[in-house]
Amino acid sequence: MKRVSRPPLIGVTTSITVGKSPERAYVNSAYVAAIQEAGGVPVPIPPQLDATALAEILARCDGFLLTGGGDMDPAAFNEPPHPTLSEVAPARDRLEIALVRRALESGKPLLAVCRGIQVLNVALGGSLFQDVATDPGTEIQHQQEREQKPRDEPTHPVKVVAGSRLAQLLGTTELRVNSMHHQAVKALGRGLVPVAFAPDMIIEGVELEDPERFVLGVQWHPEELVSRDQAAARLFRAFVEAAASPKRPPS
Ligand SMILES: [Mn+2]
Repeated sequence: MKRVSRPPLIGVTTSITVGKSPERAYVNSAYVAAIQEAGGVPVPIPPQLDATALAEILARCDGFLLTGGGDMDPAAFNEPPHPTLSEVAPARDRLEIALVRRALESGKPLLAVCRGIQVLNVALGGSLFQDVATDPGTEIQHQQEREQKPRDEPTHPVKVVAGSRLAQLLGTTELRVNSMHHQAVKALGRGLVPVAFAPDMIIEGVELEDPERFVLGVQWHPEELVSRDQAAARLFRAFVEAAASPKRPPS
């Protein structure tokens, strides 16, 4: 395994304004900061990129971070839209689904946060609960912003499956996480294993069953927690470290 001597380039997907002018691509600073603190160089990947630009960026980046954001278009998993959907951006969905597939083909590490775990799941053929509060329904508040809780305040517990890659990287099987998601993983995508759960059994973490691959999704927002939570900081360091240690593409 050959180490790259330069800091790894981490492609970071961005949000896009929906129904506002001018159209903008943007990303929360916390993602940029978390990657830099872990030793990586963030490279924004906006949905406006065409196929040529995207292919160039995918070829040059050493790892990819799928960021949080609005709801996915449920057409991607063949379900009619729930009335509570918001900030649906099909161009972003398309770009991120393509990115997941290419990242998997290339063998490069992928960390998927919040909306990202949902995109990862759908890209692999899975489906989503479109409004966790009513479907499947839960006593847990998965949208803490509704109670004016700060983004970096953990609000519900998560249990991580012992022996999973995620447990290994976090260094623990029990943690408290922040929670800012409207949707959640329903049917699992191909090759994904659920490795973290909220007390209501909502899936809060997935990883690829292939233990050689760094492909991880978490439903919470570790990028908001790195300065106060060792587990979150370890996760980002492990991700950037994996990107700095390229493996051969899977055969
Ligand atoms: Mn949650």
